[in-house]
Amino acid sequence: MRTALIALALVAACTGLVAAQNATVPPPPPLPAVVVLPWNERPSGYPLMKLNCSDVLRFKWGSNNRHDVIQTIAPGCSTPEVKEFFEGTGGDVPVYFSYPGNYSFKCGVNRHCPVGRQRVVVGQCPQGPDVLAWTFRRDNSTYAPIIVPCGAKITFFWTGRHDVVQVDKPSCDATVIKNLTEIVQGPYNQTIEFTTPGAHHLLCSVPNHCTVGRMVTTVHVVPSEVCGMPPRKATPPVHKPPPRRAPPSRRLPPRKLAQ
Ligand SMILES: *[C@@H]1O[C@H](CO)[C@@H](O)[C@H](O)[C@H]1NC(C)=O
Ligand SMILES: *[C@@H]1O[C@H](CO)[C@@H](O)[C@H](O)[C@H]1NC(C)=O
Ligand SMILES: *[C@@H]1O[C@H](CO)[C@@H](O)[C@H](O)[C@H]1NC(C)=O
Ligand SMILES: *[C@@H]1O[C@H](CO)[C@@H](O)[C@H](O)[C@H]1NC(C)=O
Ligand SMILES: *[C@@H]1O[C@H](CO)[C@@H](O)[C@H](O)[C@H]1NC(C)=O
Ligand SMILES: *[C@@H]1O[C@H](CO)[C@@H](O)[C@H](O)[C@H]1NC(C)=O
Ligand SMILES: [Cu+2]
Repeated sequence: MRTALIALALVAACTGLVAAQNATVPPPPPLPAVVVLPWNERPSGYPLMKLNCSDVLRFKWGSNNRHDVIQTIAPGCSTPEVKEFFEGTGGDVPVYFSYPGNYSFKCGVNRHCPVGRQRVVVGQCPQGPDVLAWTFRRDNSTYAPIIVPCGAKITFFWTGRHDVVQVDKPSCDATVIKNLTEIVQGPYNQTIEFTTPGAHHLLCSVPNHCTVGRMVTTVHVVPSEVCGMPPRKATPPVHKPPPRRAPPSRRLPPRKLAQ
């Protein structure tokens, strides 16, 4: 009886598949696409998720499981955390990728990351230029923070009517530190150079654009050879010449990013 039911289900599934294949040619997926990622412990691991520019990834899991979505600065379970999006049961967490690059996520619940291998790298728009698509999110998706080396020049591009202001924390009730642009009707682009390491919180100050349109993000600037590194470490030699006398080890600890 049970096998019969399963067989029936299989037949139904196959018929559904055939019917779908025979249906009229489906329209091309609307761009940007929304990709659903079932988010659970997956001992076989997650492959690199490749998304196109401006795609949205929805982390989804059931109401009988408790997980969270944490972005980390690099792949792995013990790398510094950049942002926690949501923790709880029955998650549906849409994340928006505004800028090319790799984004790393893990679940921080129990041993889900180290044992359950619940971690994923999202490779977004790998061939794109250094353009950040600054848009009002009608889908409630949250901007994933971006991580760039010090000295990076990021071109904010928009088509609506927006601005970019730097604020003191990644929330809509934050205090403005600096107006990086005025409010401008797009299409418009503005290139901003990031010359100090640390977390730069940015939002659009047009009413409702942060609270409803979720236009708030963080640019994590990592020290690089160009700026932000102690001068003595500016150009570490690739091949060290043999030391004339054994130098004491005085490597500076890596700088901690402001969260
Ligand atoms: C579906 O397509 C296949 C081959 O393309 C064809 O043999 C079959 O008859 C079609 N089925 C229906 C129900 O149209
Ligand atoms: C990315 O874009 C290509 C070309 O338009 C399309 O074939 C592919 O399905 C898209 N991938 C995703 C994840 O949206
Ligand atoms: C993203 O990660 C993949 C897989 O590790 C790697 O091949 C690729 O070079 C990375 N891309 C960037 C921009 O770091
Ligand atoms: C976005 O969130 C608002 C408030 O929670 C809700 O009313 C609206 O339906 C959501 N929109 C989408 C596209 O999910
Ligand atoms: C930013 O611009 C707004 C509106 O033009 C102005 O009221 C505010 O004083 C400016 N803030 C800073 C820190 O320059
Ligand atoms: C973006 O900026 C470049 C350089 O100023 C300009 O040539 C281009 O037309 C701009 N694009 C838009 C859509 O404003
Ligand atoms: Cu989990």
